Amino acid sequence: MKKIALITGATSGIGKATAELFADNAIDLILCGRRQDRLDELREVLGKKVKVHTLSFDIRDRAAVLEAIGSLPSAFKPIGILVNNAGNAHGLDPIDQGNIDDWDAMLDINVKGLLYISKAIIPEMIKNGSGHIINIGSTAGKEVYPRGNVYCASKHAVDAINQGMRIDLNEHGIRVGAVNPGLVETEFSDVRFKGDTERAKTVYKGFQPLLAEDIADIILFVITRPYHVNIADLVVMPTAQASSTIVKKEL
Ligand code: NDP
Ligand code: 8X3
Repeated sequence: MKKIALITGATSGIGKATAELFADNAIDLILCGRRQDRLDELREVLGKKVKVHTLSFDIRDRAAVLEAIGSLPSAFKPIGILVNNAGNAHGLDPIDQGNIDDWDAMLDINVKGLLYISKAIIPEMIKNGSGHIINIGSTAGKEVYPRGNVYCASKHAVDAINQGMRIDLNEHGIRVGAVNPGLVETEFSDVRFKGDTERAKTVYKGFQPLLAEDIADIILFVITRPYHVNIADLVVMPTAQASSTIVKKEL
């Protein structure tokens, strides 16, 4: 049977690059995000290569998630690959100065949204006795850096959920693994700094950050291993980065 992949956060960055690479590799796509114009554009372009269905919803909205997945045409229901990618950081403040709306956004999107979409899709995978879930974590889920507090907490939660999913879905033959990138230049820092593009650019200044396409390459590698091989937990950083706080910059 032809593979169908659902990618959350497909309108930008890592999710978009993954959608493009999957389309080049003949994988049919269900693409999710809130920005309808970008979904339309992706359907137009990638629809020339593979079958593409788009779903526009806010992953924080539990009812909207269930309704969107419930609305899938039967041809798109047997999802073989779920890329849990939607997410962002909101703010970079010391814990005592953190904005509570930012905290809610990160926990609601990065943690609860990932759970909602997984809950909606896993039953079909169990029914089919196979499936592959790739959770996009972060180096922020492996260590904590100054002012990263709640974003790091959300990604540590993804790390725990990734392990929990792998344990609980083991008996169903479903593969579960995480890809945990370091610094990738996407819209991530624009969102973190609320549209302050100058500040966002400084994050990636003076060194070669990872590109969204680098992570897409890795995700393709992960899903194209023979079925008995599961990449359970992968960390990838730019060569210039040694940890969340150690980055060799030439300014
Ligand atoms: P981008 O900002 O470029 O992409 C984020 C994607 O998430 C967009 O497609 C956005 O779509 C979607 N998204 C955000 N909020 C929601 C929401 N409420 N409902 C539905 N979709 C949403 O960032 P990246 O590509 O960098 O980030 C992708 C993932 O990679 C995230 O989980 C991030 O934490 C992780 N990551 C990023 C790193 C980096 O350095 N860039 C490093 C490590 C991990 P839309 O706005 O259309 O809804
Ligand atoms: C994104 C990487 O270091 O900006 O998850 O948190 S970092």
